[in-house]
Amino acid sequence: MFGAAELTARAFSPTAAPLLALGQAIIPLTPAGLIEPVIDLLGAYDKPVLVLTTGLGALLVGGLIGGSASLRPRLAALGLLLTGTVPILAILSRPGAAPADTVPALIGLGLGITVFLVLLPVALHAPSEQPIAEEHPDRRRFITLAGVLGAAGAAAVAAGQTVATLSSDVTAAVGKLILPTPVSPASPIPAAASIDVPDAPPFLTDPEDFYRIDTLLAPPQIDPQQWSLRIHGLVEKEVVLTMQDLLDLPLVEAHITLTCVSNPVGGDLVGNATWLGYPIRELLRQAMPRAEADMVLSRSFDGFTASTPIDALLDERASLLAIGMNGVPLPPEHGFPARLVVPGLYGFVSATKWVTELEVTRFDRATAYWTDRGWDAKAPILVASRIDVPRPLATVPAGDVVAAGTAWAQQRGIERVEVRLDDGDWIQAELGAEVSVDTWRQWRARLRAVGPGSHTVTVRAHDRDGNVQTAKRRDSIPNSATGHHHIQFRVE
Ligand SMILES: Nc1nc2c(c(=O)[nH]1)N[C@H]1C(S)=C(S)[C@@H](COP(=O)(O)O)O[C@H]1N2
Ligand SMILES: [Mo]
Repeated sequence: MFGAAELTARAFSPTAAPLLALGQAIIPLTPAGLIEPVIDLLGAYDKPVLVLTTGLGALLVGGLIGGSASLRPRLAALGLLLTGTVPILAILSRPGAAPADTVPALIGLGLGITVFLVLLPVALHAPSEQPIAEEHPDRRRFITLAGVLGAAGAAAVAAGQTVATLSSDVTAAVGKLILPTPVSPASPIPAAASIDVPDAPPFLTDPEDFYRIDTLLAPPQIDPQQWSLRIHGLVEKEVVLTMQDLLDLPLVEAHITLTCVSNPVGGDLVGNATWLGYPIRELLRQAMPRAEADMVLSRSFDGFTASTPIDALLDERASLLAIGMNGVPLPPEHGFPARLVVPGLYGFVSATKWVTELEVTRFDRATAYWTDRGWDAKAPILVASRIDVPRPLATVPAGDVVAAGTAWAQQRGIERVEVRLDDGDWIQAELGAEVSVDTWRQWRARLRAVGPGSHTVTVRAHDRDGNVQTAKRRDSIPNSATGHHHIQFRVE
């Protein structure tokens, strides 16, 4: 069933692939209490694990139906028919789904029932109690037939996935989008912004390595020609912006570090990029928000929403409707063709990817995706720091040990970073040059004459508002984890 459907789905639209649609349908139904432990445990592997689990679940259901078929063939056939409609419903529930998108799943269902009808009589003739050694010809026939069909199905699923990757329309669209030159380019990054320590991450994160967090199993395939952004709600004048309108505007560039509220202490759900876009402030001004508005609910193509305090979009900070990342169009995973980037706020309340709508509203009138699941409605970024070198449990030679890492407090800037060895005194780390208050700073510190044995290094950062990173441990829900990052290493 799945093999036929996955393979034919590619002729229709990505929305038509049943496994993806099933997995996608599960995401918003996940109980809120499960989300944080799952993100902590799986990190960016959550998506492949979900698809795999969905596939295994489907196999299990198929196995149960098949197992019951010899006793209750009619009931099993009915079960097959009913479970076969679940992916069809999941496909129809996807944004932008057309009735025609269910055709592949229907073909799959038809083929699945055919296979069932072919295998059933063979299975009914094969005595299951017979010991393997005394091979019954029908038993062998059944196993061979089922094996061949199963392998063909698995191969079709794999082929469908491969074709999807190779023939994706959005990859072609990304390649065709030519980014305009910014009227206000970002300041050049001085060499001194990077601390010169092997194995430390680069100052600018490669889009390939940039963390990805969203509620989609596969990024939506949006044709930039069809894309538009609508600004509405508590405004004097509705504004609709097409991609051509956006490309014709005087674009600006800014270096901004983006952070996820779900980043565990020491985690890598943080990245730094040079974004090209148009100030959201200017767009909102065109729409003329009413005085009572205090929030902008941004909505993406797939229905995800984020609630951003309107002040963060109207004040002087570099809040952007972005189309470029480090000099190239946004990769599909990071919001192609357009997304929001707001310095100083966690991604879940500000950085809507595949954005199609800005609804000017009020916090007491509307709530966003993660707020409905227990996270805060507003979430400024807390001062944070991380150790990148040495790696946890690394073994280093005795003597001076260089520790290095990253610290961030977007909108306020990093004032100072301190590290301590074991229970020793805090010593001040050396900081990379500050590129802007919206970007992270790299740091390094020389731990003097570290003797053999097991050691711990701990880091804490201070922002320019005088806030010091708290040692108190807490979970990321509702507004980010806290605590000092420390790692253990061995000296020989
Ligand atoms: N459409 C959409 N936009 C989204 C999200 C999402 O789930 N859907 N996740 C947000 C969250 S929680 C974060 S931290 C950032 C991450 O952006 P990145 O994946 O480009 O790093 O995107 C934000 N924008
Ligand atoms: Mo996030």
